[in-house]
Amino acid sequence: MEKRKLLFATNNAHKLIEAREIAGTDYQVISLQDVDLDTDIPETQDTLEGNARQKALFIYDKTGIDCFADDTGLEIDALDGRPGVYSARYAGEGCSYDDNVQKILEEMDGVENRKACFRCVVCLILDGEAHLFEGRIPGEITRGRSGDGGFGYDPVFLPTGYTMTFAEMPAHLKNGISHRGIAVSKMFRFLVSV
Ligand code: ITT
Repeated sequence: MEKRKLLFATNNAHKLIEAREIAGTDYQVISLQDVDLDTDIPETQDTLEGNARQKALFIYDKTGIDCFADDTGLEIDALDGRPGVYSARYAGEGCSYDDNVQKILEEMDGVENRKACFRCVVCLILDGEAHLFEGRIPGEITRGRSGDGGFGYDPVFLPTGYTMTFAEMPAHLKNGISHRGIAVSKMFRFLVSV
């Protein structure tokens, strides 16, 4: 039987790889490239929910194809929830993942309370209607970088109950427990139930 296809409204290649692994065998996650769409996606809202909805609706309006988007934030207790919805450009416009990590490590220098949480909100547009799914994983911010895997803040995020940062874990382990793993799996469970 041919796999059902679902378009992922993202320009982040790492997210795409992870979603493809999380999707398993029932669904084929296709990219904007697969539908010949080369566009920036606006994310101007001040919540993860608002941005996920904005990104998914933007691509749905352009393509008319059922699709989903993900907006993710790292919420650090001692920084009052920052970088949160501003995780992508925390160190400034055009910054790299490493710039963001550096800024976090500097802000957390000498801070005892290292508690943090990754939160991911997925918005699925199905026949024009929006459905939201959330995944979160608690952990702590390490005092230095560890690991070469993953992306973004993974080298400094140690999930609760584990001895490896997300960047030290094999991809299947991160995807099995992560914020994105939880939110995207919820979406696929919903899709097979409708
Ligand atoms: P799209 O909007 O095109 O999907 P983006 O990178 O802009 O891609 P977000 O707005 O959700 O995505 O950005 C969240 C930022 O948080 C992202 O750029 C990374 O720096 C970080 N991030 C997201 N998911 C992560 C993960 O699983 N592990 C580590 N860092 C992550």
